[in-house]
Order: sequence, then structure tokens, then C-alpha cells
Amino acid sequence: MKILDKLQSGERLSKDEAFLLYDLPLFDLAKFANIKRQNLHGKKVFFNVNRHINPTNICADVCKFCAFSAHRKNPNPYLMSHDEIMKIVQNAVENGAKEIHIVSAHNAKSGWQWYLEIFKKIKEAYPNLHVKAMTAAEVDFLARHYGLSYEEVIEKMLEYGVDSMPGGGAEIFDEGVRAKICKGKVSSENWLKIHKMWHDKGKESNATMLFGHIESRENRIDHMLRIRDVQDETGGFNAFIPLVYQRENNYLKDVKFLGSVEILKTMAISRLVLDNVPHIKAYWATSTLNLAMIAQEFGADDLDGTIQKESIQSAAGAASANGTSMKTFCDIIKSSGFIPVERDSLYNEIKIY
Ligand code: V47
Repeated sequence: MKILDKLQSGERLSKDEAFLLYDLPLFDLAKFANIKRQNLHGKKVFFNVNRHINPTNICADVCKFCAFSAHRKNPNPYLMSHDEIMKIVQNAVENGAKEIHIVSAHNAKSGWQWYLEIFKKIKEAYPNLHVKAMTAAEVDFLARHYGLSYEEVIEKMLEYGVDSMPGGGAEIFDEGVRAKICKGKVSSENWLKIHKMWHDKGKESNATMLFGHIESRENRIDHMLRIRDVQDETGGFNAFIPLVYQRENNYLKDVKFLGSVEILKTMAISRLVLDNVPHIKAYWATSTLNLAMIAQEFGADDLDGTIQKESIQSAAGAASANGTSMKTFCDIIKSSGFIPVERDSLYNEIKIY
């Protein structure tokens, strides 16, 4: 069966077929990705009201793409106290946030308690606030650095109140590329294993892919297929998030410019390959809000959240330093002919605008 026939019929693409997708014209991919998107979500575009907090930038790892961690180009180390974090949370809640998304660097001096006890404090003060925290890279770091097993870290996350895991730290699973861009960080195998263990506890998470640096198209397809395999087993991934690489203030240079066609093809291919993941998130902070909106015609169905403030990707040039407003989301979604849907962190619908 030719690949176009298979896309037409909606049948699952084999691994070999998935590797052929980038050779198709953008608008063929768009047509089939959009059919899939419409079947799943109609004209709805999801977003949430959230606040990102990045409590420390002091990091034991040296990822070449990272402009956030304190290093030669960014000599500004910080470690927030729990009181500081709680003040931010209070302010976020007062501004309507329903989710706190916490991602930290890998701080070898703070102790695992500093990482985890903040979740308990947040949940004690705001039991209904969703805590999305601890990337698999952080889980791996705490386990290795403080002599804990993954099981022990995950048990503590559950005990201290983490509701869901964000998708960070996945980067690109290909071991060769990984060795070049983030040597020493969580391995691909362990990233997937940690998410699997989290899903086995009945919990949900997201999966990211950092693209547009030194990886090849084949590396991206391989990355998606590894996620598809785990998802077949667990069903625990809510959203796949292709993160567009931001190139400022870091050590990963000499990368080709990533144009909109390649970004949109990647969004559409994500929708087509990851037939078992319910949501494809066009994360507005790294793709720009306008392109994230156009991506809604190419398979994506989510923009992520209002963010309010974010330090990791904005350090490398993303537009997320000060977040965006719910009104902006609603206006841009409506003017593009879609329906704005505020969702909670697990994609339950809160309000259709
Ligand atoms: O894992 C770091 C990425 C991620 C750069 O789960 C960069 O809902 C682009 O994972 N250019 C952290 N990206 C953020 C993240 C995330 C964001 C939004 C929603 C969710 C979710 C997860 O940021 C890291 C890394 O891949 N990152 N540097 C950069 N220069």
C-alpha cells in the first residue's frame, strides 16, 4: 500500500513508512494531519492558565543548547528559597493560575529535600492547584546524586504532591546526538523508563522533543517512534511537544536555520506518527504565537499556557519571559476560526470561550 493511501485510510504507519514522511509535500502532510486533528478535537484549541517557576539555575550538567544554567555566558547563579517560591505561587494563584509548572537545573548542593518539600508546601496551601514538576532529567539527577533509586524518587514525588510530570529533558533520543549536545544527562532509555514507571503509578505526563539543532529528520522520527512504543504500553502521555530550538546565549552554534515549513512539517508528522498520543502541543513560546496558531491547521491542538514568566527558553531567545494573556489566546484563536478552550493540566475542559 502506498503511503498516501495509508494516510488516507488512517491506518497506523509502520516504522519504515514513518521515515518517508518528510519527503511528502507540506500540504499533503497538512491535509492528513488535520483530518486526524479534526476527528479528535474538531475546531477546539486548548490552552491553560499556568505559571512556570524555575527555582534554580545552578546545574551539574552542561547541555550545549542551554542558555539558562549559570555558566560563562550567563554568570548569574541563583537558588530560590521555599519562601520565595511560595510568594510566586501565591501571586500566580491570585492571578488565576490553575497549574504551577516547576522545572529546575540540577543543583548538586541543595539536597533532594529542597527539590521535593516545596511541592508539599504548595499542596498544603493550595490543595486544588495542579503541580506539574520534575522532569525525568531531574528524577535521574536526584537518584544518581543522592543515592536513591528511581522508584524512591517517584514515591517521594507522589508523597509530596506532584500531580503530573512535564515532558522536559527528552531532547533527542538518538544516542549519538545526545552525546554531542547533553552528554552525562539522563540517557534516552532511562528518560523513557522513568516516564513508564510514573505511568505505571496511574499518573500522566508529557513528552518533548528539542528540534532544529544538529539532529537529522531521521533522528526526529526515531524519537517519535520511541515515544509511540512506550505509549502503546502505558497510555500515560497526554501531549507531545516539539520544542523549536532557540539559539541565543548558548554553546550550540553552527546549526542550520529552521524555517516555518520544517516546523510545520514536524508538527504534522508528529500528529501522524503519534496516533496514540491525544494532544500535539504547538508550544507558542518557542514557535511564536502566530506560528503556533498556524500549526493548529497542521495537526496541533494546543498552545500550552499563559506561563506568566519563564526563564529556561527565554534565556535562549524565546518570547516566554513574561508570558501572554488569556485574552490574547482567545482573540488569536477566535480570529483564526477556531474555538478557544481553557483546559486543566490533564485536558479536562474548564471553559469554552
Ligand atoms: O527540556 C532548553 C528545553 C525544556 C532550550 O510538559 C530549550 O507541558 C529550546 O520541557 N531552545 C524545558 N528549548 C521546558 C519543557 C516544557 C515546556 C513547556 C511545556 C512542557 C510540558 C514542557 O526546555 C528542556 C529543553 O529541552 N530547552 N534550552 C533552547 N535553547
